[in-house]
Amino acid sequence: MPNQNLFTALRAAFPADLDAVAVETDGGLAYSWRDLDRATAMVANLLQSLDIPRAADGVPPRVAVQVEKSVEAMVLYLATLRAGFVFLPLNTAYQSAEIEYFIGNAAPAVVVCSGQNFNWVSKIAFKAGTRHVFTLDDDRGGSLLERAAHCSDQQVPAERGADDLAAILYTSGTTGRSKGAMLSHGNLLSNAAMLKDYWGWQPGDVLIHALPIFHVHGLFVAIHGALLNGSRMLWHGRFDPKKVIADLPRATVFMGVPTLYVRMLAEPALTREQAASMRLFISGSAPLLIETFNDWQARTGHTILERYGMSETIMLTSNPYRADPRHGNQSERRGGTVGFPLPGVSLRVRGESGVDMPVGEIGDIQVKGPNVFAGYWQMPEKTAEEFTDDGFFRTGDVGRQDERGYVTIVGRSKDLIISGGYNVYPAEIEGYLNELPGVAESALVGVPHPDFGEVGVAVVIARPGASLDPERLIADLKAKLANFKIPKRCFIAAELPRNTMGKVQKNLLRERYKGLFQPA
Ligand code: MLC
Ligand code: AMP
Repeated sequence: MPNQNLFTALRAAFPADLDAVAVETDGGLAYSWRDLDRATAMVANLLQSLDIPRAADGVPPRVAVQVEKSVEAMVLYLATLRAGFVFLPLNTAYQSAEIEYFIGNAAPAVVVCSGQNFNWVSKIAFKAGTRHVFTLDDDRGGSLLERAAHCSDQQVPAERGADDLAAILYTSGTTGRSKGAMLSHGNLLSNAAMLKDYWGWQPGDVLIHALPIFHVHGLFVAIHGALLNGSRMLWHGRFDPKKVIADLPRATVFMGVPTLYVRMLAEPALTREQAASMRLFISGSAPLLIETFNDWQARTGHTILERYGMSETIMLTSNPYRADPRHGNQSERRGGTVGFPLPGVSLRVRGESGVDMPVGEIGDIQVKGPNVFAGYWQMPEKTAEEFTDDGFFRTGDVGRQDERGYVTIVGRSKDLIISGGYNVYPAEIEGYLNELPGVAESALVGVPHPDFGEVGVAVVIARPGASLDPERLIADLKAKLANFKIPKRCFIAAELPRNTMGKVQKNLLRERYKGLFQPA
């Protein structure tokens, strides 16, 4: 059996000319394919040289990483695969309480953080039993690379099977704490290989990479897509619409969350001529408004391809790049839909009674396929809850499928706000709010926002006799939580609307505040 390590497949797709440029950064650096090969070997050798006690459960060591975006951070990801370890990416916005939970839960053998955060992150890590804490900065500084510089640049990728764990991605839960979705080498590779074909990756493609690399979209879909095609990446440390537009003539593929498209549309420099060399614009992670889809088409002449996925499953559905023979030779990219279930993915829309809904009717979306994760890290009960008896994963998304096979997401059964492509779980924010002095209870709802698509608005009820200041509440939350989770507005109310069962009627709150950020 050949080695099923994902790195082996990615490495095999490197072009024959290893001196060609693989990654060009917005900071003016160029990395060849040989650089990526050598650097990943060195970091993999460093990981393998560490003194790490063998786990009784046989799960390979986890490498938890909270660093700014850089090519070296991508190298660390690839090196982790290469060493056969398990990658655990963490949003750079997470603060100490959040990091403490992830490190405590995943018990990583290695933690890598920025030099600036070393003091507090290492404290948390050492307390949790992690022995190895390295730093990595976005200017190539830090102890990780200093140590790796002494390691050999030759390394044989660790033998891994398709079911072996490659990464853990934490996703928050509607109740309780975050869950670590366990993705295997086979989950990741099968999805990437299928997308290479479905999205028509071709020789000469160049990807603009402007997404963060701690989520499925930037880390897997974008990086695997480019590497598996031996394609060059134009690497943007952070998204700047002007810089991305300036790079369009040198590129062919771009991937973004809807906010990125909205921000580029606000730039006069975005023109048909500027986008003339582009082959494909892909959007996902959050609903793409039909206005954005139409405006993009009118302005650039390109039809955005919208797809749908999640941390637990990587990519699930996609509009076709070219007509999909499974759905008729006329199949096109349709705005407002997320396209067809991808080849190999079974998708069904189930009603409350547990039977398939008729074509065009709304129900819960359930999926199965080689891309679907094995379960949540050390949470067998949660895992069991999220899978049906016949092995379908309950996505928590609500939608319908039309007679031609197009899937449309119409909502979510999970109480979740997606803001600028990041997930915010109201239960988590409400939990923090309710702990603040003078707060009796609270509700967080998502309302439309022109930039982020949706943002959180908090409604807070004071304890009898207490007087609350919304600014103070926001400031208190900011001290504890990642910035994107902070409600954009906070209102103090006399009571929360409830139904006869006593359940908070969030739909009424959403209705009350839906115009807050909309132009008059
Ligand atoms: C930043 N801010 C946000 C926010 N991003 N607020 C709400 N939602 C967001 N997404 C706020 C910060 O809190 C801060 O507020 C202010 O904006 C400036 O912060 P910033 O970091 O400078 O913002 P910016 O660089 O402009 O970031 C915006 C963004 C970023 C859209 C570029 O959010 C982003 O990269 N989003 C992409 C997320 C992504 O990759 N998702 C994929 C998930 S995978 P203050 O008040 O502190 O100043 C997935 C599966 C799938 O979902 O299908 O792909
Ligand atoms: P995450 O947990 O960050 O992986 O987020 C996954 C969720 O993002 C999905 O369950 C959907 O609710 C949402 N999502 C992803 N892509 C789309 C899309 N194209 N349209 C609507 N929602 C999407």
